[in-house]
Amino acid sequence: MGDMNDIFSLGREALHGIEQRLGMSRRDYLQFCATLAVTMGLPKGADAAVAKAIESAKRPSVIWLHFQECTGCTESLLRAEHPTLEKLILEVISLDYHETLMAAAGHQAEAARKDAMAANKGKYVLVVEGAIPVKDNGIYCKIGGHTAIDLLKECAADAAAVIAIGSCASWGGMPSTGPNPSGASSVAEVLGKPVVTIPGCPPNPYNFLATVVHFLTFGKLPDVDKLGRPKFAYSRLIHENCERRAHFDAGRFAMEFGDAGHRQGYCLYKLGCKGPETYANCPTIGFGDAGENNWPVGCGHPCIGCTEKGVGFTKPIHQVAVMKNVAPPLQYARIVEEQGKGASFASAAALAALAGAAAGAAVMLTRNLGLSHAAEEAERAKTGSKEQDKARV
Ligand code: FSX
Ligand code: SF4
Ligand code: F3S
Repeated sequence: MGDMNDIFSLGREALHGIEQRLGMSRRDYLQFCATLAVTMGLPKGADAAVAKAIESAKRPSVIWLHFQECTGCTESLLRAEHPTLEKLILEVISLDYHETLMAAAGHQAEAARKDAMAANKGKYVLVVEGAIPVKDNGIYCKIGGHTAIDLLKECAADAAAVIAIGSCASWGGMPSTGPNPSGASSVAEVLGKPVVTIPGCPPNPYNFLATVVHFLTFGKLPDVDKLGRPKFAYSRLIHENCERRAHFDAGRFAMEFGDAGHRQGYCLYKLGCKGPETYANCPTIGFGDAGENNWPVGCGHPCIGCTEKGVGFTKPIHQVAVMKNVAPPLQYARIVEEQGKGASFASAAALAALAGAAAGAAVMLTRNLGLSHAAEEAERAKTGSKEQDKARV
């Protein structure tokens, strides 16, 4: 007998028919539920509750609105493989209105929305993708003759929960980039009340899935931070979990796209990576089910801070980030200077770490960035002059 709190101890009778319904093996289904539970940061045993809830709960009706955006949020969801969107649509939620995916058009589409709202009054989940232009009475985005402002207010009035998916809906995102000619605004601003936000451009589909499944399992939305973001996904800086962090701590930076450091996977801070001031779980969760390291920094581009209001679409992409949190590093390895020369910077930084002095660490960090920069440049100059010498011979 396994531990009764172990998800894999759930008998066939508890999950009858799941194989046929989802077209996936029971084991794959349980693994999917366990992964979602881990994504949500739930304690041991909660994965079993998640599995039972998805299996037995009545699928919540979801009405999905599109406003000012690129449809990348929906595209990102279409790239979720565990389960595919098709399975998600059919088995986890009842997607009753979605302008991109539904076959209906024109009056039929309008009728589908009205019907879904009436049939599920007070119970449906409203998902909003895209910003809402409020300038000039909202004339810059109209669907079926109604402004985005009116549609949003009408659909939100009888919703059980409202989720703003993507950075556009969460705070204005890309359409709100200065000078924001259409007055692109967030769902919360237009409704005048806080809503759950899943920012990202596009957002990670698993953060959306996990949020919906949380609602299904516990009958309420997950805990959120002051910007409405689920804490399970947005409570850690990208910089804290980045696979290039050891390079940052060691002072190894790519200085230009395509240089030796960039090719060797060094830290992208000096190319403008906003990981140090952006909260999201991108490094730990990845995108597109395409294997390890499939996220912006993993692919070699600095994070642009797309989940962070005031960073993404606001700060220049290659401007260096503000360090929000300076954890004293354990050591700084030297990589560009000869071994055995002088007092090791690593030992000095380790002392700062041992003393637990964040301020000291910040000073060391600043020094390290400067030193590394200077050292890298000196090395480049040296290499450059050697190459010039060779060329002269
Ligand atoms: Fe915005 Fe989503 Fe970026 Fe695009 O639609 S968050 S522009 S990925 O599509 O809303
Ligand atoms: Fe990773 Fe960017 Fe932090 Fe470097 S600055 S460790 S690339 S998050
Ligand atoms: Fe966006 Fe940065 Fe993640 S650009 S997708 S928050 S790595």
